[in-house]
Amino acid sequence: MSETLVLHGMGSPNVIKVVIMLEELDLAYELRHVAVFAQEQFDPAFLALSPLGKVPVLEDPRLGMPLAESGAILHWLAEREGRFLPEQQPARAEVMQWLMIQMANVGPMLGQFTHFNLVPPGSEPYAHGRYGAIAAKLYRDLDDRLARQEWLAGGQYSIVDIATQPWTYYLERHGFDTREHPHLLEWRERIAARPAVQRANERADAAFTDVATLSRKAASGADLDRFFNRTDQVPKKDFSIVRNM
Ligand SMILES: N[C@@H](CCC(=O)N[C@@H](CS)C(=O)NCC(=O)O)C(=O)O
Repeated sequence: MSETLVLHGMGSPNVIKVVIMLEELDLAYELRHVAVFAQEQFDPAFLALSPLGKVPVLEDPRLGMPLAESGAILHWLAEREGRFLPEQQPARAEVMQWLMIQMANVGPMLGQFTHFNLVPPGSEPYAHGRYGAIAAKLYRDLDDRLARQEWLAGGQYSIVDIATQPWTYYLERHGFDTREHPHLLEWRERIAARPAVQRANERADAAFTDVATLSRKAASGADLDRFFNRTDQVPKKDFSIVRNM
């Protein structure tokens, strides 16, 4: 049986974190682009791999089932290789606590703020204000944490640093001042300088960027409606900006 792993994804933080982990572990893997703006995630063949029709999904012959959810994938790979997840308690529990913080807070909340930054300025003041305040608090929480310690949890570089680092590039894109988050910046750059992280970004860029841009530019209004979960009950907003990002 081939030992090559297959990762289905696109160039988003939830996917990049898994590519970083695969590079850190020096595993053989293939990247397959899923054209989410062309609704490929709703194909029955893809839904057989991913219960909610979302990327990333990892196919690993050693596991015996396709695995979705980036936190579950990082946890599996850490257990498989015995790396980037401390053996001893309470360090292991602390890493899992911060992994859950990333999965339940950092990803979803920064994702919502990104969404409400895409609609025309001023059209959603309540949502923009709410998710902006949550994003500000999360960036502050991370900076405060990293002012006190080198890594987010467990005393060493782990799956929680790998899971969180790709999300922190939204800091500038969300309009926050990097100078007010010096510890977050220093930690982000320290991770970015790791050879495995550089290789991961190069591979993800080669596999995903051009194809994703093409599929985004070709997205119809109906494609964008489905991607953003807009039904007849949700007032239509102009998301055509997405085609030119
Ligand atoms: N909690 C999931 C989130 C996955 C997720 O939202 N994936 C996005 C791309 S980053 C996706 O597949 N979107 C397509 C869709 O929702 O239709 C994880 O961390 O893996």
